[in-house]
Amino acid sequence: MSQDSVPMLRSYTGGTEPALAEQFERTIARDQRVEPRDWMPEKFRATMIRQIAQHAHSEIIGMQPEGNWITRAPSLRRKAILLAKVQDEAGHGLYLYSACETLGADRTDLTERLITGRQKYSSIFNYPALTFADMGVIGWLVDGAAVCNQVPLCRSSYGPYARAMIRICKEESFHQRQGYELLMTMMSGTAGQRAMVQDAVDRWWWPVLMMFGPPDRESANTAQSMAWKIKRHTNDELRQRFVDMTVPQAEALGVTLPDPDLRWNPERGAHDFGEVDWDEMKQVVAGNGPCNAERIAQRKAAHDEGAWVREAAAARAAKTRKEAAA
Ligand code: FAQ
Repeated sequence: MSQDSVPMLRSYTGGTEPALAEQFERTIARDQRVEPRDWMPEKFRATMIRQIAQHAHSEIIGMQPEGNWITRAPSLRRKAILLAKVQDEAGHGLYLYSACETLGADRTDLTERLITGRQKYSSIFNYPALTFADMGVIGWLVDGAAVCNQVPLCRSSYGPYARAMIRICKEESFHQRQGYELLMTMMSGTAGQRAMVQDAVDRWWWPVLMMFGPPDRESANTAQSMAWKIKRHTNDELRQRFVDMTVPQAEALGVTLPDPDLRWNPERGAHDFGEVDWDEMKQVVAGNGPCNAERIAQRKAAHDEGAWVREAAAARAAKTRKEAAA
């Protein structure tokens, strides 16, 4: 089923459309949750499907930069940690696809949209993970940004999404701490290891700031998503919060964030920081980042190679249904 033609789920509350719309607005105003069987405006449904699907795709594609390092982890302990983290990401993707299905979306269709480039995933996963220090930096900064962005989503107005976010955020926080612990270990190692960490921070810092989305002045969806309480903060507010949170962590770690304009502004009570290269972000989102083609090709190959599993599961389900009916 396509995202453009998701069916209207019948409201269990009954009533005429204006009355249902009023009830929906009241639910939002009272800070209550919209649930799958409630009536909702089609635009709200489409927005939720868009955001949740992009989020699910990000988790699934996000397994690739780290998955690539599982066989090259420097110790059994690091391998076990990385394996568990990548498995968590798969779990987050599956939760989120399930949340999307409660809105009438079809998972096969969502996957098809991802691999044909009709639905987006986070720009951050189109950058390469070049050294093992990147595993630490992905945990510290990428998961750190994810937590900063997603904790407010635990209060998002769509019930299944908000509830999925609670567990996801707990796991992401743990991921962030494991990344920081790995970096602390490397920073207390050799000069070569410290240089590796700094190099990884230099490469990931700006792309991480792009994770929060375009600046508010260019964000097409923020106003409506804030009005519907899907989003609780704007992209710029969360980006600022992340920078303020990260600066003392970088100091404690002993790394420099690669921004000559980064400094504390006592009047604002926040850090000023340089302008993100928005042209680069647009290019990456448009499919022209360093790893876009590779990421999609790998996802497509995995999907194709899994066809026999889906066929076997469907055949088994059909057989079970037939036996039950006999
Ligand atoms: N990359 O109007 P806005 C993770 C698109 S999970 C690509 O501001 P919105 C876990 C946006 O979709 C990371 N596209 O949009 C992990 C929209 O396009 P559309 C993912 C982007 O939705 C860690 C257009 O630009 N997290 O990291 C990006 O109000 C480690 C205009 O933007 C989520 O998905 C981008 N960075 O705000 C896994 C969190 N930014 O559809 C493995 C949930 C924006 O209109 C390892 N999502 N776009 O054509 C959100 O909070 C929001 O959707 C935003 C964007 C804040 C991402």
